[in-house]
Amino acid sequence: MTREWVLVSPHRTQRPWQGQVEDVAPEKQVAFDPTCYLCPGNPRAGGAKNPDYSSVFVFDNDFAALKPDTPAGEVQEQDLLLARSESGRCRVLCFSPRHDLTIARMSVADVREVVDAWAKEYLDLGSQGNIRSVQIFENRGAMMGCSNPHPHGQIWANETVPNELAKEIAAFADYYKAHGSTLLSDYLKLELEKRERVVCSNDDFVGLVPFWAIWPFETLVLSRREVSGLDQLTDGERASLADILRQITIRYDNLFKTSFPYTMGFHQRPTDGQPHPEFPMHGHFYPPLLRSATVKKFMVGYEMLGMPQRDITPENRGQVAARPALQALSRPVTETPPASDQKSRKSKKLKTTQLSGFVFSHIFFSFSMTQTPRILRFLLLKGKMFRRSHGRGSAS
Ligand code: H2U
Repeated sequence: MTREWVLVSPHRTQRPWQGQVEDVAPEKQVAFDPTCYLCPGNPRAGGAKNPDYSSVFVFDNDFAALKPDTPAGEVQEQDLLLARSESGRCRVLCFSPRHDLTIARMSVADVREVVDAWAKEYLDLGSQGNIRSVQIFENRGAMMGCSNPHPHGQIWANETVPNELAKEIAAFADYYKAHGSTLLSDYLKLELEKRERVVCSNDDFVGLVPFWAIWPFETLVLSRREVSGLDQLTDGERASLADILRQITIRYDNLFKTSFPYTMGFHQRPTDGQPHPEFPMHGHFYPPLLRSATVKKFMVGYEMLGMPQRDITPENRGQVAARPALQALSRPVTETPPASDQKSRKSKKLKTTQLSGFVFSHIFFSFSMTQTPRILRFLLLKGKMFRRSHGRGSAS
């Protein structure tokens, strides 16, 4: 997607870890926190007071990195010192008035309101003359630098296209020129045929571990119908997007039985007035965890000086995830979705076409790699124990 190589070395997963162990955030939060600057009715750090909002709530970031009135200016000294002023706007979006919720714990109907707000912000900000890119994102969890557990995300609107989006646009444009189709729609077709890295899906969206993933539990959200921005989603597709975001985040939470940290966000077509047929909208989830709720992946050393490196292949991710994912399917550790959600899930009948990519990947990968003899031995042992406990067969 960005035309950068990733070093994959799965044989390293056995190495011991005596390094940094993170604190796990306390699971129980209160529904309203009088000291929270994002809860309804509370004062914010900048002095403004939040309204008594009952759904989503959007406001201009009181400490915005990008400001609309930044004067134009440029520095250029000997091709060495280059700088340019950048105007823009930063917004904060509270997903819910409830301090204790997360996307995984919200109803599909309530996450759908967040999707609507994202689409509206993208259109509103993108239609402002100086804005060429709108970046929607959520930092979840203290480990990712999130300042507050209240469910919220941010929207940064830039005068220029930021680096990550620019790399994708360049790769997408070249692919489109060469193939006459978009890189991600062809990639999705391939993944749906192979079924090796698909985590979950519904009628309109697929969540998968990209072939080129860097982070151990990275996922990519792709729409089945090609759209270049959230604004182009139909009514039904918006509900499906809400559903797939819940499916992914619930699986994450269940994986290590923790409120899973991540940075997630959507890449959408630049808002420069061009149609961008090469650009399919998509979402990225970048979680920092490596092998447990407390051990995270560090992008240091070789990664900083050389290139990204990962210990778990995208498919092998299933091995780590399989047991928690099995539990996840039968008994989610997150709260049972609110009653309103159960109703809306029934009425919308969003079809989940694959139970769990984690489980699938586990089975597929386990039997196709060198682990096979160990797994067979394990199954034989299990079989013996079963026969013993049911009084059949002889103990040997
Ligand atoms: P993060 O948790 O992802 O850092 O986002 C919180 C944002 O909320 C952060 O950018 C803003 C911070 O500037 N903020 C306000 O705008 N007003 C406040 O009263 C506190 C925090």
